[in-house]
Amino acid sequence: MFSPNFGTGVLMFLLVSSTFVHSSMSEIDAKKRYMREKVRKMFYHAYDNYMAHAFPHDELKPLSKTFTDSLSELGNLNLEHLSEHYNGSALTLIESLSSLVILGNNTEFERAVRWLSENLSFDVDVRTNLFECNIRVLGGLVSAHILATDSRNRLVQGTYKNELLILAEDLGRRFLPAFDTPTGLPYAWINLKYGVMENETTETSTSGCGSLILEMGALSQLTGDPRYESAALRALRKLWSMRSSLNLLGTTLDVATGEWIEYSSGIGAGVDSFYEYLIKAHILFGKEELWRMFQSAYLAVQKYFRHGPWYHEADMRTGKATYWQLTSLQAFWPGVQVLIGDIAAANSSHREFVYVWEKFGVLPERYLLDHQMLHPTEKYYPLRPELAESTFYLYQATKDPWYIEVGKSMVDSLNLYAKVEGGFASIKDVTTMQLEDHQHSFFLAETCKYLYLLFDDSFLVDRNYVFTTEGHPLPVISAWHDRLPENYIPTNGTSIKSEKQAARRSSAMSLQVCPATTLNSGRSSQQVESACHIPDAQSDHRCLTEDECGVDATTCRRRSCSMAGYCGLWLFI
Ligand code: DMJ
Repeated sequence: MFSPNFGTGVLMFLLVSSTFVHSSMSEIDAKKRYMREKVRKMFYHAYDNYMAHAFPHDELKPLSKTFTDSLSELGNLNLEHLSEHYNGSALTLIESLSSLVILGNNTEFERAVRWLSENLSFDVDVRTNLFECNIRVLGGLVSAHILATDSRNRLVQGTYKNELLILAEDLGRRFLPAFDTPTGLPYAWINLKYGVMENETTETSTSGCGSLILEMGALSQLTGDPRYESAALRALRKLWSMRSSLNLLGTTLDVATGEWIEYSSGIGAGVDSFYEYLIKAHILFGKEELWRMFQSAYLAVQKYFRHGPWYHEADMRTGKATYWQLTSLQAFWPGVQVLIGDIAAANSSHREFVYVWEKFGVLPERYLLDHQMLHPTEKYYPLRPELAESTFYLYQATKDPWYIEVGKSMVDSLNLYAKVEGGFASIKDVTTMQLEDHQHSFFLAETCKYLYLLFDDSFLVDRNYVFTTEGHPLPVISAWHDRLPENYIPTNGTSIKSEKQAARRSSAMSLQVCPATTLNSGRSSQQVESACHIPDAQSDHRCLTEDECGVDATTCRRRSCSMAGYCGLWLFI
């Protein structure tokens, strides 16, 4: 077993916390304003360089000041035709639309909308990844359409004629052939002009076919055409039906047979946004069915993947741990936990990612927890947004100024290590800080956006948005709800009678993962949430001995104290 040692991080956290505790509100506000302007500069450094050197191609290569058409994958296509007629799909511009509105740059937003309306076409012989095209292009267009038509933004001054929605609908239609499989699970790759190519691979990932519902559902709501939502929902339901008896899913599968290919999974690559979309789609569309799926899936994650604040991978059939790895993509998870109110769990897991960030200067793609070393070939950091995203959510939930310090540290590192004359370059190796010639569009869609919103959330005042997995905001409006969601009614002997206890309850979830509530005693009329539940001695689930661990509420199994000092239902390898 392992005992990750991020001790210096702990020390740093304590120092940072204690110095920050003494900052007054006005000092914090001043710092936030200062940091907001720093992030604004970062965004424009990335955006202006993209516009100067790469637009209308997909992404900027900031070291060589050239471009890459990364959304396309050429496959068996007619290259001559492509080189003549395909000039990219202005991916980074589409990805920047909602960030421009959040930064208050209506003029540039309008200019971009005009250019896209007049020039963008999806009638191109390009093989693209359905998931990526959905979250980046469809999501970018749908979100920008909503922002353009929202009178509160005072945009486009009456000249906007739904051009972005027309483009989005055209793209959505081109997605539909991908769903024409015996299972309803979509192919991972689609040719925008010709549909599914001959001999196309039938292998896809869980996130690839389980994270389409937000964008395609929103498209159906906006156009009145139910086909997009139906296709995405059918795929999601099929995927869920393939879960194991432990409520776990694998990472890769075959869309023709509906069989799993890779049985091991976690909360990172290949699966991450599947979980995210269950809860966010429930919030956006009010479907109880999605809530129930999420609830079961979340409990299974907490039970089989969690080890203290870390999450390892496990085999969906047995629940046995497979890989003990901390990956950069997993850092989105605390943000999801904030959405359901599990703030304590979110905070403890987020801290571990911060320690890793502090240890390396940025977040490496993969860290081997059992060997306490970086993955030999995945030492890169492509300026991913997940830690900034979780930091933003946690600050929204707690207003703890420590998260502002975390954001500042991230901004400082990005400027120190990744900023070059031609934009922001990905980091190829976090041990040497050697750079790579790629500025991913998600740096503008997400990393800069979440950092900006951390320091200035005025865009969110009096509004209720769900952010897609690519950071594009979609409004929560009752008109999109099947019906208003039912209030959560605790089941399985779980009920809370006293207001005091209800107030302490941070979420429906925390009731079921051994919450830190006290047991009933004597003749109290309160009901306990489970007949067998014994809380851990410490509310943060830390322990020195076995005696400090209780009995799990859902399984009635005795929890044990891990070598890392956390109570849990550990499965030892
Ligand atoms: C983004 O495209 C999205 O956040 C996606 O869900 C995961 N990967 C990248 C950023 O790391």
